[in-house]
This record gives sequence, structure tokens and C-alpha cells, in this order.
Amino acid sequence: MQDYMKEYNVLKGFAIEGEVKNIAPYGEGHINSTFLAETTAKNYILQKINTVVFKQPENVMNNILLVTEHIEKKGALSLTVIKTNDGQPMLKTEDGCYRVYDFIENSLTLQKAENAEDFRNAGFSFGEFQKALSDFDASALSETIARFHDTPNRFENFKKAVEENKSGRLETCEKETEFVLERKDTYDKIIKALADKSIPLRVTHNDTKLNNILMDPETRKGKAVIDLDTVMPGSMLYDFGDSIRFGASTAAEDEKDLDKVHFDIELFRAYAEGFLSALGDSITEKERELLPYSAYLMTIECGMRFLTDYIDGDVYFATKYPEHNLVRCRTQFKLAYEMQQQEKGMSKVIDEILK
Ligand code: ADP
Ligand code: GN1
Ligand code: MG
Repeated sequence: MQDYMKEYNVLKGFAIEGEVKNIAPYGEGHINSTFLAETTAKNYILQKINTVVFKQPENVMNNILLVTEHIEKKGALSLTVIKTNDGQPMLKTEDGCYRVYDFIENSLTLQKAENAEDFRNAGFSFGEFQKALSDFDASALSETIARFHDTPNRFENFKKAVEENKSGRLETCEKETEFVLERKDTYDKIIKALADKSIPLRVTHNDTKLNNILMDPETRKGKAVIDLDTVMPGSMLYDFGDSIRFGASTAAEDEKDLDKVHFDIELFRAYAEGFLSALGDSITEKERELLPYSAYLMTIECGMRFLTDYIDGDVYFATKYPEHNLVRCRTQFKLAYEMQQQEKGMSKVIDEILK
């Protein structure tokens, strides 16, 4: 505990039950600093919000209060925000901005689906989450990160990073840089479709990694969708594509041996079955047509973001060693390449599911 005196003192500012017994870092998120805090009464999650990423954390917390209330009204389990002693959803200290959630007990966070059924269940939960938000008033939400999945804008930021080469690392990632530049004409289909209204703007999660869902260890079904920091107006294709990016890979996001990294179309099928069955007939024809492309786009976008951060000197994503972002971008590019090759195969799978 002596190691976490700062966090211990922060917890005193929140209306928690019991005496704090233990605090330890928790989970595999890349953005916030997450701790499990055990008290004599129960467990909590304490998070220091990353304010480099979320420049207006008050807006993030306001969105989360609105979204969790909406989800709970629909009868689903959601995050419970524990207020500070003076009733605020967040505590600002000299050191940063903190929040506390009830720890959702008896749940698993998977870094990888053990089998197709797990991934089908994850698809179902993210689909249900999306459906639960279909009647949510989008105008009540703040945009917590501007242009989050605006891939052409991500590409512009990438080119700027290349030009500036702040870290001096450019010569160590020429092949990867080339991979992004070569595909420059493939980045605008979703943003254009939203702009010309050929696909609807919905309220979406925008960060649908498998580890942003808590699963029931017995039934293996999704118990709660978490990490609600990026719930904003967007396209359902972002949520579908981002899940496929992370979960339909045969290896971890930071696997160094690229021979182990492949896009698994049977995992794609399983996720699509779960996701689409939860959504029912609310998906439009054009969205359906773009599902395979969305997997490719979210994957190359994420790779581009890892590479941008590597070139910028690791200022955005948490990293465990100096080449971590480079290693991550390589897995994403390998997957994006294979997804491009298999776009027709993915369309066939979608047709089979929705026939
Ligand atoms: P990040 O934005 O950094 O990804 P998350 O909010 O996703 O942070 O939290 C990181 C991890 O902490 C999650 O993947 C999950 O394992 C765990 N976690 C977060 N909130 C809870 C909660 N309320 N109950 C149980 N586990 C949680
Ligand atoms: C981050 O917060 P976390 O670890 O669930 C990132 C996502 C990326 C993902 C890559 C707010 O997700 O956009 O796809 O890492 N979140 C933010 O693993 O940037
Ligand atoms: Mg997360």
C-alpha cells in the first residue's frame, strides 16, 4: 500500500464504503491508469483519467452519467459511478483527474476469445449495447475526442508526424510508412457515407475491443459493456470494424512474431452472427455492404495511430517498451492486408448470415 499512497489519499475524497485494504494496478487498457481498490466492505475501480487524451474530462463524466442511466433503464448492467464526498462524479487533484466505479464482481476480461462462441457472445453484447442507445438523444453528448474515427484526418495527422519526425525514428519504420501511404485512397468511404447521409449517424461506443466487455465466467455471455469514454455520435461500422480488428486475429495486438498473426474469417463470422442478431433489422443496406470494409478500415486506422504515436515518441498510448507501438502497428498492417485480400469472402459470410 505504501507504494500507492497517492491513490490511497485520492480514494479518501470519494464516498466509498469500508476501509481501504489494498490498491494495485489493474487491467490492460492503453489509455487511463486503472487500479483495483479493495476495502473491508467491497471492491472498486479507481481510474486516473488520461487528460492528454481527454482534454475535457468533465464532459467525459457527464456523457458517462447520461449513458449509464439510459442503459440501466433498459434493464442492462452498466458502470456505477461513485461520487466524491461533495457529490461530484470526478475528483480533481494537483496530480490529475480521478474517478471511481463499483468493481463489477464475478466477471472476466478476455484479451482473446477462447473460441468462436466467446466472440459470438461479445458480438451480441456490443450489438445490444448499440441497440439500447438507438433512442438516445445524441445532441446530449459531447464529442470527447474530436474526429475520433475520421480516418482521412488520422491520415493527415500521420503525414504531419512523418514530416516532423519528432522522435527521429522514421528511418526505423520506412516499410510501415510506405504501407500507409500506398493505401491513401482507401480511407474515406465511411466518413463520406456519413457526410452524404447514405449511412445513418448513430450513438456508438467507438472502442469495442474485447477487453472493454466484462463476461460472465460461467455462461461466457457478456455481462456489461465498459470503457464508455468514447461513446459519441458515430457509425455502427466503427463498432463492428473495431471489434473485428482486435478479436478476429489469431494473435495478440502486440505479437512480435508476425507468422502467428492472421485474420480468422471464422471468428469474423461468429462475431457478425452475434452482432447482427442483436441488431435485428435496424441495419441499412448500405451499412451491411460496408461491414467487410469497416473491418479493414478500423484495422489500418488503428495501425496508423500506433505508427503515428511511435514516430511522435509514444505520447498517446501506454507502452511497455520502446518499440511497443511499432510492434502493434505491424500486427495491424498484417491483418489489414489479409482483410483486403478477403473482402469478398467476408461479404459472402455476411450474405449467408443475412439471407
Ligand atoms: P482504458 O480506457 O485504459 O482501456 P478501461 O476503462 O477499459 O480503461 O479499464 C481497463 C480494464 O479495467 C478493463 O479492461 C477491465 O478489465 C477493468 N475494469 C474497468 N472497469 C471495471 C469495472 N467497473 N469492474 C471490473 N473491471 C473493470
Ligand atoms: C485504446 O482505451 P483502450 O485501451 O480500450 C484506444 C482505442 C484503440 C485501442 C487499441 C480512447 O483503447 O481507440 O483502438 O487502444 N482508445 C482511445 O488497442 O484512444
Ligand atoms: Mg479499455
